Amino acid sequence: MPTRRDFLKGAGAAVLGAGLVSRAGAAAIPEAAAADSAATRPPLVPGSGRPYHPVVTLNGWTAPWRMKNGWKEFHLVAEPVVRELAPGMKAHLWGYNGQSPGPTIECVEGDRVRIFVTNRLPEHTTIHWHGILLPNGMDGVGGLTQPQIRPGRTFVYEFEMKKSGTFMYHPHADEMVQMAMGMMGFLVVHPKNPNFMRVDRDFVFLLNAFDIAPGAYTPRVNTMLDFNLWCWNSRVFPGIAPFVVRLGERVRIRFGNLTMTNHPIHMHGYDFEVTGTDGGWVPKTARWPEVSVDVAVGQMRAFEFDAVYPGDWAIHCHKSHHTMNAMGHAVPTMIGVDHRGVAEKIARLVPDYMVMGERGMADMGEMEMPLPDNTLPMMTGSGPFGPIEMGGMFSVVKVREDVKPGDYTDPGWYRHPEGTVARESEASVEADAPEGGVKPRSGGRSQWSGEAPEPGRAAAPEADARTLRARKPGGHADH
Ligand SMILES: [Cu+2]
Repeated sequence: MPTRRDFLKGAGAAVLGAGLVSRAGAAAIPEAAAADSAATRPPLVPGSGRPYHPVVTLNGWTAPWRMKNGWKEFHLVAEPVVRELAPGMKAHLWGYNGQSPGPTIECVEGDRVRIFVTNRLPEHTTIHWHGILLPNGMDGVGGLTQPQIRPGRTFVYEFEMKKSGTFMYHPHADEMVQMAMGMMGFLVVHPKNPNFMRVDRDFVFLLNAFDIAPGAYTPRVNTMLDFNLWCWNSRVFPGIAPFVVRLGERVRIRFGNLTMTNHPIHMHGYDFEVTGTDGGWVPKTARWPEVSVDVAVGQMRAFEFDAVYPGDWAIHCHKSHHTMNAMGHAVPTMIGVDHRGVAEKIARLVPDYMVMGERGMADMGEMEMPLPDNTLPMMTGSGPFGPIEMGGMFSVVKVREDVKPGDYTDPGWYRHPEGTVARESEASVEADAPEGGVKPRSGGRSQWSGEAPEPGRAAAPEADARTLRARKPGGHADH
């Protein structure tokens, strides 16, 4: 019968044993690299394994790997991180390897991949490999296909990449909280033939959203729809990097949506074709031209274009509330309401009070309003012509002749050729415009000086008995 002393000896041996195992384990697990900033890293050119053309992660980076006996090994660490959403605001999130989103995983069709996942969160987690064809037990659904990864533990996922395409990874454990906290990453499987669907620049990012009260750092995880920070890769404009492109290059932009609503992503200046989804590549015969592509919750889209038009082309979500930073929605519309007198009275009581929205909200782009620490203005970013009045899901595709191949550094603002910028008309000033805005125009005042040309009109049909007799719009003299 074991004595208490034997038991203690046994326990000591077990502890020592565990120590040995974990040292051996440490050698077996590849080092987990970490990123400490939200800067866009240049593409990671593969130094080992099959050749491919790497992607660029907007405000992010690619996870390094090592080859071991024919396996490509990665190491992800789920952990609390501090992420700068844009200069002036940091958020306390959960992510992988120092940032949210985690590093992009890049591999090649046919690769055998081994991914170590260490959990440094205060609660259990798993990782689901969204869109990847794999053995059921590698699918990462906590409770359904595997036990949860408890805090402090490391799990191993092993599978072969059966097809190329655009994928992502995210937890399938306490999902609502863990994704609301920023846990997600991009996963690209490159084609075995590096010339299949070859492009010169291949950008990737994830759409995510946070609800962070002004002055706070941690997202409210119970918010369902009314988020106030609409992000690309956990960044908001003007914190989102530009898409820097050399004139004439073939460009692909891929994105996945892990928010709670759809986003119509619109790019100016070009038409493009959707060439891929998380289900695979779209055959040429099945593509159609677009200038906006809607991406539903949990979907991914890849589109391509030839960068033949130089300029600074806006790219953004077309839901106008998604190109704003932290704003309240329970605010009355004040357009057309003259409340200056009232404002003066309130200002005597509340010194920082200011009138908002009397002429629209464009003034918000310029006004210097006292903000709590760690909060971004609602409409922000300055361009060469003044405030851009945007936030959230907005960036610029910068197509330039003088960008070097493989260079992603911001070339600054576009220099428009002489005579190609919208300009003020010589006759633009309305002499009788009232101070503070323009009244709705009433009929009778001509906008033309000199002889006005007769506008073209369709000929009226011949009237007969079957023609409906309707009163035609005419002058207002008779009423
Ligand atoms: Cu949107």
